[in-house]
Amino acid sequence: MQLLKNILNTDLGNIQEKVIDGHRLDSEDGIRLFESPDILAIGNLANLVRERINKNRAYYIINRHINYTNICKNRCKFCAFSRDNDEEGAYQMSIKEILDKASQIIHEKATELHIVGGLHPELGLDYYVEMIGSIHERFPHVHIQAFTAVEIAHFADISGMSIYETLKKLKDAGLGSLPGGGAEVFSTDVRKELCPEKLSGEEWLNTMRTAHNLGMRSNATMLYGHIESHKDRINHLLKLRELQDETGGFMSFIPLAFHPKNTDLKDFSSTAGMLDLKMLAIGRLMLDNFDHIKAFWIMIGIKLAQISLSFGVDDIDGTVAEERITHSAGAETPEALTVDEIKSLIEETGREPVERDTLYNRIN
Ligand code: V47
Ligand code: SF4
Repeated sequence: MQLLKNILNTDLGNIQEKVIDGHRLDSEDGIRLFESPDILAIGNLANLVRERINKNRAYYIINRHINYTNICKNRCKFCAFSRDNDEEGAYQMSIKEILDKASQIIHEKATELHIVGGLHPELGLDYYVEMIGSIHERFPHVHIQAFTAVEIAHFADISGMSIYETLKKLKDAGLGSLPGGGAEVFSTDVRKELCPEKLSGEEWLNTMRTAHNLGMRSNATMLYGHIESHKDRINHLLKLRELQDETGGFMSFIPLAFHPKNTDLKDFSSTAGMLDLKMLAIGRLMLDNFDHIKAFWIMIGIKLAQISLSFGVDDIDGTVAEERITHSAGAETPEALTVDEIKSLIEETGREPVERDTLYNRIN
């Protein structure tokens, strides 16, 4: 009753009825939600959907990130992580170094390796296949979530193989699923301005479609808080929803808060907490066919990630253990959290902490 009272006092019109009745929101609803300052009403609605799908559960995972190289031929304007081949600070890990990093997780009881990097102009497909194959051989029980759609399209390009053949080869070597990075904002104008060298939004979606058709799951992201409009954000979400209707292959949606420090957009401000919460809550409301909305605590901070569990979020990612992309761009969060820290920050919200594997199976 209190929920309805709170919402009826807002200008959200029939959005609340649609959500309560389980009807799909459209583009205009989405824009209206972004324009509304009523974060509590939006959050209440998102929480309703979150609890309908995920009850009181709050998921986390014991994982480790490995960023195997920062050498990248794209040099997107929003990226502080990438370097040219001969630039100071450029690095590329050998397979042995990657295996050494992976072996640390055995002691940490991790179930997932999250591996992404830049588009190296000289490495061939063999390097990536060997990387996945040797990790899989040595740690067969660890799920390897690796390579954004951007990297997959790059590997196809350098090897002269199709996206399908490239993914199949990596899957046969032990690749388990794809992370959601590289989607940025699908708008052609935004991409032209911020990442003209990057694959198009349609190509990103097609790569994901191919992965899903091959039986591989993936995540989806959206980079927000730069030059994108409300309409760009909603169009992005609708494209994801459309592909999800077709394949059902996405597991979670993760909005990525833009960090401007050390980038070509360094004069931009960091995202405000209001926008961070709105992106998560509106993501929950628009993506009615996604099971999970994830707050990446590395990007929005531990305190807001905790609060977001009442604003549509049911997953706060994991221990992470080492993260370079956001920290190069000025993130002030720690590089890792312990399992006890994650569990207690969830428990403080009254939610049930559930350790999951990459595919959202419960780990006891
Ligand atoms: O692809 C680059 C973005 C992504 C910046 O799938 C930036 O579970 C903020 O995709 N500020 C990599 N973001 C991270 C990523 C991710 C993270 C956590 C979980 C998952 C998942 C995926 O980070 C890149 C790019 O879109 N990015 N620069 C920046 N300055
Ligand atoms: Fe390269 Fe990815 Fe950074 Fe763009 S965001 S410059 S593709 S590492």
